Amino acid sequence: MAMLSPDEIARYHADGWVRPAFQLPAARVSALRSALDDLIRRNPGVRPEKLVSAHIEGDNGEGVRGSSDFLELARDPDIVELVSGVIGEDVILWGCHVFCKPPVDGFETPWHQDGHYWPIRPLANCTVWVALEESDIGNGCLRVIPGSHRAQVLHEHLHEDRTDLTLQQRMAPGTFDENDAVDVELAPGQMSLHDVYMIHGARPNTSQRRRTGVALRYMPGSSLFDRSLRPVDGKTGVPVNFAQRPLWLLRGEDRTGRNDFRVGHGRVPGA
Ligand SMILES: O=C(O)CCC(=O)C(=O)O
Repeated sequence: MAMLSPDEIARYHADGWVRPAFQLPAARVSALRSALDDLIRRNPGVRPEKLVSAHIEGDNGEGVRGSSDFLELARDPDIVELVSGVIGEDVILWGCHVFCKPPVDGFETPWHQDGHYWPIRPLANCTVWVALEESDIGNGCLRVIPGSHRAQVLHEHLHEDRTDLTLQQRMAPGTFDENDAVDVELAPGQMSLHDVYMIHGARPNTSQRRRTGVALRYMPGSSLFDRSLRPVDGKTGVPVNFAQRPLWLLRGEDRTGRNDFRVGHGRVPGA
């Protein structure tokens, strides 16, 4: 079973992110890459950076026809074990976003904090970003501002009406120093974990190589996914329907006793 080392856990808490030693085997990565190619074929009208809720099979109600291959990845016991190392024994899966940046014109991801538009209270989350291809400085890897999560403050974000961005929200100028940025380079099958308050972004992909990360989102069982806060939201540039978003309790208990695990599970597979 994969497990974060004490040093990896300490680094996650100190820096807001970590790249664990654990990685997926090559055969698994290759199967996931085929699943990705299928996902892209099934969604010709969706930019590949915006494959939200890709883990929900069939028409996911958020404009994407997803695949259970990504749900299987999100439920992978090794990955859940890693997440448990930083958010504790109660793990709830609530999201999965495939950020596939095609060669040449892959969109920029503006600097942002994930927590800005998520209906999770208290706000807590660990994202696991799984690289399906090389992700490096040349093709627009994830960039992070270590330690930017520590104050647990959400800074001002400004809306941008551009159509060439992964998300249309960018941290307001002066809220952090871009010189502190670290490039999170990953080989296929490697992954990084990051905290909900940590500032991160990615440059456009102008290279000849595709760059894909599957972002898996997990909150602790001590938090509530409050569907009334943002039932439907398109402000980030990605249409979401939090009112109908299914939750999966992957480990432990729902300590709030108020998370609804029935909503959104009734869709007909493949519909
Ligand atoms: O892959 C990217 O470009 C952005 C990923 C991201 O913002 C996230 O996983 O929270």
